[in-house]
Amino acid sequence: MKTYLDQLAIFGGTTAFEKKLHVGRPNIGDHTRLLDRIENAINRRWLTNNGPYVQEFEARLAEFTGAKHVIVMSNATIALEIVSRALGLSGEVIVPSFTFIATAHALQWQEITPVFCDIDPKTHNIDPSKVEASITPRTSGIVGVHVWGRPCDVDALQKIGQHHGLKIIYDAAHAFGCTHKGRMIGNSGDAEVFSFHATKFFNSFEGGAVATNDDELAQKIRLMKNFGFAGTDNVIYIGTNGKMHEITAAMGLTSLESVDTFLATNYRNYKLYQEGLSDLPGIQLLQYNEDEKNNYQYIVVEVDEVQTGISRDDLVKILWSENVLARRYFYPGCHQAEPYRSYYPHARLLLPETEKLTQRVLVLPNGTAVGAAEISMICQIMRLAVERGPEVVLKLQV
Ligand code: T4K
Repeated sequence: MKTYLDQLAIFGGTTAFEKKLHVGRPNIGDHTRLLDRIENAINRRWLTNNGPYVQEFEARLAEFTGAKHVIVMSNATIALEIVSRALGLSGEVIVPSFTFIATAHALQWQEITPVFCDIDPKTHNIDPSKVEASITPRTSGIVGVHVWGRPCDVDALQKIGQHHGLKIIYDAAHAFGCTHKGRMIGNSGDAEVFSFHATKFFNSFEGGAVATNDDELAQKIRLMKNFGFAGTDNVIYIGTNGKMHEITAAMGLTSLESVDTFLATNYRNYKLYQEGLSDLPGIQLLQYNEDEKNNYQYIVVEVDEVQTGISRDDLVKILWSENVLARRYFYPGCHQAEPYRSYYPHARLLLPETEKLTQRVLVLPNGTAVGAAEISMICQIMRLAVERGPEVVLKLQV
């Protein structure tokens, strides 16, 4: 296989990177602290079911987010399922299609219909001005997604929710450590849901959490994630198994001790990408509002093919040929995935901004696994691709 740089007679046939550079390479905190915790859990023979690390993790997360209740679970998908059930959602729920498939599946799994709403192309988040038009007598709620960690228009959604009597959940899978108007994410709507999956900048291997300031809801969620047990031999509710175990909580606690380092690394990397891509025509790096706290996890680039002369997909092919495994999140949009594609074959006509964005966007590697020299090289490859792309891209076989 010929690489891109090889075709430009740069590097004489080798790829830019020997090892693959992934998006979503996990950040890992202090190994010794983690291994000590795991050993403790094993020695005390308490491995799951609301163990001491789970309780400590929940307390630390409540402190970190300022939310009254943080209930950890095995992943964010089950957390979304449980919270939507605990809130009594049914019928139809309005969601963006520009999100990871889990947002839609968590509803459909419970036979709640996700009604896809278009996004604001500037924010990439659900467009509140289009939400109202999607409300029907069957609508019971809205799930907003804080895409890339940039908060939705929480105030506008709140108003719509109040006006129509709808519940509001935020899928905050990307937004741990971020703020909205200076307040930590975890405090808006009826509840917010975090993901601590390995690919998130803050991870517990797998894991998720619901944050809420509603006491009654929190109690219901705690019952639901543990089969409805209210004490030994006393089941008072229908429930499932959404419990986090001790090894996961040990990883979460260890990650939390390093969260400032992870955030600082992401920010440093973001600034390096900003510098490296700044004057590249047709390549637009996603901006974060620096007055807020951001986790800068996602290095998001929009490619304007008319200006660059190269498509997003060809740029991704070039990057992959150099071992930079850029991702096309969230291509092709939930409405183009099954079962939604079959259920709503014309949905794309109502989602023009989502359709356009899914053709333009790509995500580059970030986190503690990438360094300054690597970022500089990634930016150079992108520069070459934009400046020389059309000359060689057709010859490229990836
Ligand atoms: N809502 C939103 C908005 C979400 O983005 C997500 C998850 C959820 C809800 C659901 O949260 P969880 O139920 O997962 O807690 C990945 C993640 O699997 C997924 O959690 C995440 N969003 C999504 C944005 O990204 P894929 O399909 O891209 O995964 P995969 O296997 O292709 O891995 C991504 C990259 O990470 C690859 O380049 C390999 C690298 N990687 C991955 C793992 C697991 C590593 O280097 N090491 C690893 O251990 O979905």
